[in-house]
Amino acid sequence: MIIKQADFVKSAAFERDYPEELINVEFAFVGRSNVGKSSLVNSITGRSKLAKTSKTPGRTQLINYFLINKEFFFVDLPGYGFAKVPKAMKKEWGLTMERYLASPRKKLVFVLLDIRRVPSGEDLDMLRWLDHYDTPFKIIFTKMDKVSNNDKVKALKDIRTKIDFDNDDVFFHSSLNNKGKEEVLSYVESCLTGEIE
Ligand SMILES: Nc1nc2c(ncn2[C@@H]2O[C@H](COP(=O)(O)OP(=O)(O)OP(=O)(O)O)[C@@H](O)[C@H]2O)c(=O)[nH]1
Ligand SMILES: [Mg+2]
Repeated sequence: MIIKQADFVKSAAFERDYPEELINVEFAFVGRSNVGKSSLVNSITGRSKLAKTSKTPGRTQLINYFLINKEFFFVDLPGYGFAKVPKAMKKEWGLTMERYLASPRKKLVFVLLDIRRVPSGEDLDMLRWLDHYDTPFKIIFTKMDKVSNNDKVKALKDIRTKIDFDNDDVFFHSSLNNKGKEEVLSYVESCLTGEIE
C-alpha cells in the first residue's frame, strides 16, 4: 500500500474530542512508554516528523489522530509503564488510553513489544484486556535493529515464557532501517479491503 498523504488531525483525551468516525476501521498503536509507537507511525507513513518521538519516555500524553490517504486513521496512544512521572499524571494517561480502548470505535490495535524485553505485567494486562473485549489486535516487535538473528531466537524464547503466539502471526519492525514496514502496511491494506475481518 502506498501512503500518499498523512496528516495530523488532532489530539484528544476524551471521546467527545475524537474526530468523527470514518467508514473504515482505524488502527491504534499501544505499548509501553518508549517502545517506539510514534517512531513506528513515522516509519510506516514515511513521514519522519509526523508523530513526535522522544528519548524521554512519556512523550505522547494524549491520543493523536492522523488521517492517512484521506481514508483511515492511525491513532498514536500514550504509553503505559513509565515510572518516573507523578502518580496523578500516570493515572490520567492510563485513563486516556483506557477510554479509547473501551470506546465503541471500530478499531484494530497493534500492540508493540520491544524485542529485547520480556513482556511486563502491564503488557500482559493489555493483551488480556484486548482478549476480554474481543478487540482484534496484532503484535509488532519493535527495535529489531538492536538484535542479531541469534539474539532474536533467544529473545523470542524468553518472550514465549510469558505469551504465546505464532511467528507467522506477528510483525517484526525497525524504525531505524524501516525493515518490516511493508508487512505492516500490507496487513493494514488487507484489513481495509475487507480480506481480514
Ligand atoms: N534503534 C531503534 N530505536 C528506536 C526504534 N523505534 C524507536 N526508537 C527510539 O526509542 C525512543 C522512543 O521512541 P518513541 O517512538 O518516542 O516511543 P513511544 O512508544 O512513542 O513513547 P511514548 O510516547 O513515551 O509512549 C526514541 O529515542 C526512538 O528513537 C527502532 O526501531 N530502533
Ligand atoms: Mg509516543
